[in-house]
This record gives sequence, C-alpha cells and structure tokens, in this order.
Amino acid sequence: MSQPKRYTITAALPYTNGPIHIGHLAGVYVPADIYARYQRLQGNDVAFICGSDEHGVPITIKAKKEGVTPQDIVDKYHAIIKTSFEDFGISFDNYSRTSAPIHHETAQEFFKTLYDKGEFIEEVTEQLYDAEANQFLADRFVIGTCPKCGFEEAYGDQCEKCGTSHNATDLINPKSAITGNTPTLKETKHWFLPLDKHEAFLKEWILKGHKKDWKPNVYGQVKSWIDDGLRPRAVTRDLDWGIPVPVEGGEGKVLYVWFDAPIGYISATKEWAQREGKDWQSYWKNEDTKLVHFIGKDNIVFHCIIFPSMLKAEGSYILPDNVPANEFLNLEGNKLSTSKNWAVWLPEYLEDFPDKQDVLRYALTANAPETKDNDFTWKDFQARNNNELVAIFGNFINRVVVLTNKYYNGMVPEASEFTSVDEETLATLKAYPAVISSSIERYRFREASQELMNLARLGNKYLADEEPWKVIKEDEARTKTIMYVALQIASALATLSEPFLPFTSKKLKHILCHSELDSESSWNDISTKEELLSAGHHIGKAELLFSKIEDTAIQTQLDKLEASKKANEAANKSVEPQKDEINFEDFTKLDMRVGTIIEAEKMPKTKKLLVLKVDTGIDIRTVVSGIAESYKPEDVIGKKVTVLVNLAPRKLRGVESQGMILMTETAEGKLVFVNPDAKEEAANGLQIS
Ligand code: B3M
Ligand code: ZN
Repeated sequence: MSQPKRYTITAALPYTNGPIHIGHLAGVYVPADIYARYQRLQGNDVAFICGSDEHGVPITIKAKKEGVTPQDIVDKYHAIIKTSFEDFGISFDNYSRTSAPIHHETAQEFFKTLYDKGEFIEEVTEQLYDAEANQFLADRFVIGTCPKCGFEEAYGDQCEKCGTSHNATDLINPKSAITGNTPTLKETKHWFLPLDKHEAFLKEWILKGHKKDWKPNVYGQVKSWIDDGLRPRAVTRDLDWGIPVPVEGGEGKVLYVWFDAPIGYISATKEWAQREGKDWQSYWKNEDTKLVHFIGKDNIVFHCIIFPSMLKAEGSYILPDNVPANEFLNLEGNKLSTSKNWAVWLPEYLEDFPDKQDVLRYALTANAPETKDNDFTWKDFQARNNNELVAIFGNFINRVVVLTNKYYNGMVPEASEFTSVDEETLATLKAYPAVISSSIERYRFREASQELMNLARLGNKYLADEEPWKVIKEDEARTKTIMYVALQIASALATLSEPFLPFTSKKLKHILCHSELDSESSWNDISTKEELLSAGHHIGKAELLFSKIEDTAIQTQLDKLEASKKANEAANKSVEPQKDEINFEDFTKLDMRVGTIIEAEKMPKTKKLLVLKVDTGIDIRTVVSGIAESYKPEDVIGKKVTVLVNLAPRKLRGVESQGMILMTETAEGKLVFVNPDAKEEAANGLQIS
C-alpha cells in the first residue's frame, strides 16, 4: 500500500438564501462527495470541508424581501441546507458556517496579515451610491451591462453570464437594485487586492505550470482573464452585514463576501481539527497535501485567481492542485431559477422520494454537466432508475442472493474447475478498480459511474449466459462455480459502488454480510485478492435495492413544475389596465340572470368554442362560449352561471349566440365562471366543479 496521501477537499459554500437544488448537487456536491468517499476508500487522510456562506448581498436582499433580519435568514437556511446534505449522504467531515466566531476571527486575522504586510492598496475612490436608499451599491445591489460580454443583468461584482469579475464602477448603464435609480458617485475608502501585482505568479503557476489536468473549461476561462489583464479588486464593502474590517478606518465597513467566504474553508478545517484533535495546518500548509476545490463555473475566477492570490500574498498556505468546476444543469430545457421556483429542491425531493437518494445521485452523475451545460429531465431520471439501477444492478444482485439462498441456504459454495469464461470474467472484474479509479482521479465522474454500471452489466450477462437455474438440473458442481463467480462480482459492486451509491452500498454490504468478513475487502483488494467471498461465508436474505418509478410519480413532478411555471407567469403577468369608466346609467342597462347550462357540446372544427343550451329562467337559449380550452362539455352541464341576457345576438361560426356567460381569470391565469354562491349549487345537489 503506497504511503497514504492527505487531501483537503472543499465544496463551494452555498449561500444561505434558499434550499439546495439539483443544480447545486450536480455541479458541486455530488462530484465532491464521490471524490471524498473514493479517497477515503484508498486509505487516504481526507478533510472534506464545506459550510454556509452567510454574508453578502444576496442574504440582505432576501431578508429585506421577507421583512426579517439577515441573521434570521441565515439561521433558517443554514439548518435546512445542513440537514438536507446529511439526509442526502453528502459526507462532509465538517459543515460549518461563516457567521461562526471562528470564521470571523480567521478571516479578520487573514485580512490583518495581508494589511500588515502591505499587500493591500488603501484608496479613497468614487463608488456607486443610491441617494434615495442612502447606501452604496455593491455586488447584487446594482445591475448593469457587463463590460466584457454585454450581458444586461450583470451584478456589481460579477457577470453570471461570462463569469468575469469586475468592480461595480465598470458596469455600463448601472441601475440600483433597491430603487431602480441611476446611481451617483460618492467617495469612500476601501482596501484593494492588487491582482495585477500577482499576474506574473498566476501566469507562472497556471499558464506556465500549464495545469494540464485542469478541465479545459476552467483553464480557458482563467487564461482569458489573465490575458485580458488583471486589476486591483476592492476586498471591503460599505455594508452592515458581514465581517467588520479589523483595521483603522474600517468602521462601518465589512469584508467583501468573496474575500471572506473562501477563508471559510480554512476556518471550517480549523473547527473540525479542534474537534478531532488534529493539526489543521497539515491540511492547509503542508506541501504534501492535495487541495481540491469543487465549484460551479460561476465561481472559477474566485477560486483560480482571487483566492490563490490571497493565499500567495499571505505566504504560508498551499495552493489548489485542481479546481474541477462543472458547467450548469438545466431543468426540462429551461435554466434552473430560484426566483422563478423552476427547480427541484433537495428537501422536496427527499420528501417525494424517500430512500431514493442514490437514484438522484446516480441520475445527476450519469448526466453531469462536466464539460458542457446539461439538462435534467424527469423522464431520464425515471429511465436511469428503471432501466439501469433496477433492471441491471438491482436485478443482478437479486438473482445472485435469491439463488444462493435457494440452492445453498445462503452459503457461498465451493467452486470447482473454472471455464475460460469464468477466468475471463474474473480477470475483467479485477480490472474494474483501476478503471473506475482512473476516471475518478481525472474528475470524470460521469464516465466512472458508467464503468460501475458496466460491472453490474458484466454480472448480469454472466448469469444470463451461464443460466445456473438450468445447469443445476444436471451439473451441481458447475452451478456452484457459476454462483461463486457471481458472488465475487456482487461483493466488488458493494465496495466500488460506495462513492456513487452510498446507501445502496451499505445495504448490499449488509445483505452480503461484509462486516463478518475477517477483513472487509477494500477497493484495491478487488484486484489483488484471490477471492472476495470465500466458500462457506454466509450471506443474508434478499432485499430489493431499487424499486421501479411509475409514470404517475414522474407526472406529479412535471405537474409541480407546470404549476410553478403558471404561478410565475401570473406573478409576472402585467395586470391589464382598467378600462374607461362607465356611468351607473350604462350599468343598469345590463340584464344579468342566474341561468343553468342544460346542454353542452364542442363547436366542430374550433378549439375554443362550446355551444351551450342555457335555461335563463326567461327561456332556453343558445349561447356560444369561448371556454372549450378550460372546460369539457360534460363538466359544465348542470352548472349555474351568470348570463348577460340582453346582449344583442351575434353569429359565431354560423351559430347564433343569444347572450353571454360571464367569466373571469384567476391570478394564475385560469378561466373561471362568475357564478352564484357555489354553496347554493351544493344545496341543490348540483355538481360543483
Ligand atoms: N457562495 C456560491 C455561489 O456563488 C458561493 C460560493 C462560495 S465558496 C467560497 O453560488
Ligand atoms: Zn459578462
């Protein structure tokens, strides 16, 4: 066994202004967790670190919107996020929070060190100011056109479209996100990190050092920023929510959230090391430690340019070995959007699909946006579960366990002579740890997950080809050998699936009674050990690892999204301006009666029209109504409606309509009848829609 290595693995600190959704999971947390679990299985010393990013303008905007304090917001969402990560099996060694005292101390100490080393430029400059809101406009408090790519909704500190990071005064046509006003300029003092001063180091470290194993999408973005020329970046803000600037003249100012947040990785490591009796410095200051940051592509500049410059300026820290940023995940063809509630929220997923954490982990990994934006669809989620997890992985394991219990009462049988197929199958099995390792070590988790599924396919195919259920009728010895080989594959799956499917792996190890083995087969034992399960080892009873997901469950999710879409459209629908005023005289001319629809049928060759027979109390008449897209004919028969009876008759598609049924729209845009008190309908025993 090679000397265990030490890994500091960080995952982007989620803003505590909302729950985690599948975009965060696919982009950052599932790949990070696969990598951390895998490194632990290699026997390496791992610190897997994350925590809530609780400062910054997004929090204050959310607090203003909900009429509470920023602390209320971060307390609420920190708890929700932390719990949902735990329930989803994201195996952080520490999930901390940047409002924790240890983080304030660590960030202020870090700032003070750079300050004392003269690493900052202290300057009074003109910054954007909103006189009406009486506050400076930084970060998401200001929106304007990105100077680099022209995106018109860029923030004051970053453009989400091209990822670039800039100063608010660089924005073209800035507008205050608080009042919509055009900001004025007002002098204020800030401390700037002179990124230009670190250009040579960054070129040497990244470009010359040609981070060959950095993903092309990451290397390319970083190169373009360095090539464009780096400029000083303000690392303090005129805000009241954040970490106070710990130097003379810092009153009323806080650290820029992107200065403090990455230091959160360090403070969270300290907190964990204190708890575990470890030395935190070995994870951040020892050149043998491998530092890997898992992030989304919008965080590349902060993790590859700004934070490394801070670490370099401080002088005692290691630098990231890799930053395998993922691209973005879309949902059903549209961009994930918190504000439009166009997302699959992790807490809701866990409620709707209890015990199916691994299904989502697998679906998000198999379809991960590793090199380009990708799309999550519920149909693909269902297919990954039904066609792969159930039909291949689950089916193979179930057959192996059922047959071992049926033929040998759960005992691993003695193998006799191996055929060439057996030899070949066992040899292929032994190659899998290295195959999957190679993909994981290169951060290709999609590829790695498919190799794991290929191992399950190998088992499935071996059983299907060798047909022990037939062979048992005439060759007991051969059957034992087949089942022995199949059990070795099952045992390997229990180990190799752990990074991807931790809940399944645990269940499968329980079924195979792995814990009763004198030494649980580790990752690399699969390639080196003669056998994983020896004859005579007793396995447990069969339990289903996965269950089919029915169309109805998927339709429910799609309906939820549809409802979100409608609610969002309605919320954004510009309300029709009121029509011109009429006088009471005009109103008294309207003759409205309560009528009952007694017949209804669709108007042929039209989408919108129903031809109704209405008993108005005066007579029974025909009324043509444009409600066919909202109501079926059979649903409106017997319904009480309000009828405008003295509207002049008019022909619609050849049918004379003598009046109008009054309708209106709900806030969600749904067409509804203006109808008398529905209770009255109930009293008359009429069908209330
Ligand atoms: N809070 C996540 C985001 O930009 C940001 C990451 C901080 S990692 C130090 O959505
Ligand atoms: Zn841009």
